[in-house]
Amino acid sequence: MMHNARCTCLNCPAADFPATGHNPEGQASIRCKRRTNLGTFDPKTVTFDKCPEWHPTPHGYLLKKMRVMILGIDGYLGWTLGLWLGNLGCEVSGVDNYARRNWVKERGSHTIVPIARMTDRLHAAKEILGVEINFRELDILKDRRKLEEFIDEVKPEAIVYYGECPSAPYSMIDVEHACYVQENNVLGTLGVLFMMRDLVPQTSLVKLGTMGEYGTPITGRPIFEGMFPSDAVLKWDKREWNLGGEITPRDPGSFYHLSKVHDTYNTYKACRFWKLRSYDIMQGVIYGVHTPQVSADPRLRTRLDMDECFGTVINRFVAQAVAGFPLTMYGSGEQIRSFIGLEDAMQCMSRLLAHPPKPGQYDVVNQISGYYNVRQLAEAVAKIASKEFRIPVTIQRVENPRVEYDIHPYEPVYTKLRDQFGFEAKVSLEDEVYRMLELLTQPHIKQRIEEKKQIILPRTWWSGKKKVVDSLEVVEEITYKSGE
Ligand code: USQ
Repeated sequence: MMHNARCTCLNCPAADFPATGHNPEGQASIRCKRRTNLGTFDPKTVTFDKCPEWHPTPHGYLLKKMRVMILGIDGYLGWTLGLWLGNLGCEVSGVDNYARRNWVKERGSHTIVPIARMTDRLHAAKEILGVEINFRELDILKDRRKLEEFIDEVKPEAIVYYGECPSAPYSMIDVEHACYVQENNVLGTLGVLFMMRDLVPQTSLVKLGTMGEYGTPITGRPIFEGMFPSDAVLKWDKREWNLGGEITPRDPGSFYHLSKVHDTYNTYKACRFWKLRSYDIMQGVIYGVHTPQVSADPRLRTRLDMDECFGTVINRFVAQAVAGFPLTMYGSGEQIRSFIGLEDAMQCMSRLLAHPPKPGQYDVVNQISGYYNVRQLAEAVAKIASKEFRIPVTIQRVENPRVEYDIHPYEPVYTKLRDQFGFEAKVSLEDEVYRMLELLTQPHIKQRIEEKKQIILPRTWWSGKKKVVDSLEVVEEITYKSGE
């Protein structure tokens, strides 16, 4: 049975609740905005598998031509998701102010996988995939009025919020960057929550948070999915309390990660205050270049960054290997993080969109497919590059410019996506690294990496110090020997 077969009109954004009293659980009758001929009826009597508006897809029943608006549709994830959802039959709309292109330019870098201008992207999506995306250029925070008009015009049935600055180092550069990241992220989200209250209260908000909100709890307690499970207990001074349902403590590692913690509370409270519905996704570090849609044509490719601010660790290591640059392992390399491949992240998103929360429901998922320490990642990249691509690779320990634990316990819980939404990871670290190497070793991309070699070493210190990191030791050199 599909994961959302038994969802009812209480989950459906097409259900029209009477304006009086938002008490949907006890609501005796609703109307359907799509099937007006039904008149009023009990929302619990129709399930997704019985409703002709919900059709089966590989990721669950999906509302036919579901109107999904992606905030931040020009980014690494936003563009990929737009094509992915369009391919599943969704009516995709999106906004962007090209901020990501500008931040990377500001850091002196460029996307190593070349990407087309938005107009060319949109044409190519239509021509190659038959996907039409309704795009508006605007700034979520500064053009609030324009975004309101767009939301009112499109009436999205789900909103995916990707439109934030995603970089920990960028937020640690100086006070201007820290303020900018928090203002852009926190106030941008707050504005959208108000818009949803006023314009589309039945729409679900799928909001991108981060596993980095939790940090790495040094007590070794499990990293639960946002809230404590029902049997968690706090013991103190010979007394005991049940913690079930309370938000777990957060210990974010940068001013960027802190902005996501503020978003968590704002979104959680908006669901409480106004019965909005939201999934807050604690996503692990993302990596990879492939989905069937972005790989379909060079004009459909999504960006890939390798600079210290916007390149995530696996993406950086693969680019470094291709450029013949030693892999920059910060500190001991023992620090552990959660990861998820690009295509798996897309699968999760479509499953969450197919299974909207009920009114007032705020829920958190840990969106990861596994966890590794940085040394394991460097070794995996080095092995595949040297054995399969005959590229000699050196792993180099450098001073860690960040303040983070290197030796720490780590036990993330990530069962909800699997058990409640039917998610099964398909991307293995090795396969995706191989795929990345295939793409990045193409001469025109290799050249783009080599052009920016000088921006690979980190120079943003959490302490505020201004200097390029010193190298500590060469850990290992892996070179291909023929016959190996
Ligand atoms: N690291 C290295 N060498 C490098 C780059 C990074 O050893 O060249 C290490 C860092 O010290 C860190 C780990 O790799 O311990 C991950 O760093 P990262 O830059 O890949 O990821 P992070 O700064 O944590 O942020 C990224 C995304 C962010 C997202 C987060 C998910 O940029 O948007 O929220 O991953 S998570 O890490 O789970 O918080």
